[in-house]
Amino acid sequence: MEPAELRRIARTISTVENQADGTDEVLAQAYRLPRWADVIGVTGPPGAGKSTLVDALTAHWAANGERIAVLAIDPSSPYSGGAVLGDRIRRTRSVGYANTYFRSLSSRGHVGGLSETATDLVAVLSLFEFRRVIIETVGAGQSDVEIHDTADCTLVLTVPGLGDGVQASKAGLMEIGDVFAINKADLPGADDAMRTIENALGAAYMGNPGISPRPNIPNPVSSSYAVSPGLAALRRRHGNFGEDDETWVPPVLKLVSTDNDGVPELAQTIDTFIEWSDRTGRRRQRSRERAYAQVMRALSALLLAPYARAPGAVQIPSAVDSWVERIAGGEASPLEAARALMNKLPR
Ligand SMILES: Nc1nc2c(ncn2[C@@H]2O[C@H](COP(=O)(O)OP(=O)(O)OP(=O)(O)O)[C@@H](O)[C@H]2O)c(=O)[nH]1
Ligand SMILES: [Mg+2]
Repeated sequence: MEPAELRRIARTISTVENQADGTDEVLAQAYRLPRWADVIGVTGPPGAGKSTLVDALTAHWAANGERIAVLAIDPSSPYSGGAVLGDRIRRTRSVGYANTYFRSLSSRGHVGGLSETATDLVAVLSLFEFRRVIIETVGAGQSDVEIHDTADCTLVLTVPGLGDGVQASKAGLMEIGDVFAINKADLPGADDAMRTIENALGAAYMGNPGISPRPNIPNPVSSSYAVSPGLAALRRRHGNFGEDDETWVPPVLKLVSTDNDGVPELAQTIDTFIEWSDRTGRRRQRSRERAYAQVMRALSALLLAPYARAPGAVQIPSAVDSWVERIAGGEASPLEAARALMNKLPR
């Protein structure tokens, strides 16, 4: 990419990230694209090797001439004025490819939330003809679980020796992964980590890793089978074994990202998942769910606008203020206040 194009991309992203003037026009255009970039979310504990892997995956795909963009989510506070953790972007292998673009994205200060901004930025990057967008999350906190709202394929990375299965399930990561990988497989304990993850997945899925065809037996899952909310969510996303013709059973791979070991196989698995979710309509279903959530957020922002406090403002808007006083004085409940305010909404 020419410097002028890189500047144009950077400027457009900043406009949308800051919701500055011009955002509505850019998004109106970007959301009308017939097809967006494939989005790969990479999550996992701090230091698991996410950046190393993202760099290796970027180089792998960039070598085919594809345009790849990377968004690295930066946990530093906008108030500290800079990256506290520093090196969120690690470029070794991909640095020689002109068809790549790296950018860090603050995890805070987004009006509609991080996943809303990330989705908008994917639309913008698609406008600049990127074929793939890889998003690296922080590895601790909300952004890790949120990423699967935006990603077409969520990759959960773990490392040997952390009691990973337990850690991942605590963080809610078992319930968002489309593909799992044990990085640092050169260290002792990789096979144990792999078994732990496979056992945890085995409790939720039947069938072999990858695309698992419907077995030639009656539906083994009776209607009285207790389905946890997590399992129900997985089935919506990956197919319901025994009911759909094909189910996706998340594979667990081993990697040594620093040596590029296992990276081409991982890239292939990600592509297989994205093709499967395109073919079975799963991807479309996910974008519909995302679009619904986005409409709800946009609608509530518009409806609340007359009552909302400007960012950073201390003063509560007057229409709400008298209710706030009454609630604080023990004269009304919040629900009564909301009902009364809603009846006075400008239409
Ligand atoms: N032994 C070994 N070390 C690795 C491997 N992959 C990455 N590392 C090392 O692990 C350290 C952390 O790697 P990063 O890629 O920065 O990890 P990260 O998950 O992006 O870290 P944060 O973004 O800070 O959470 C670095 O010193 C890497 O060189 C691997 O496969 N094997
Ligand atoms: Mg990193």
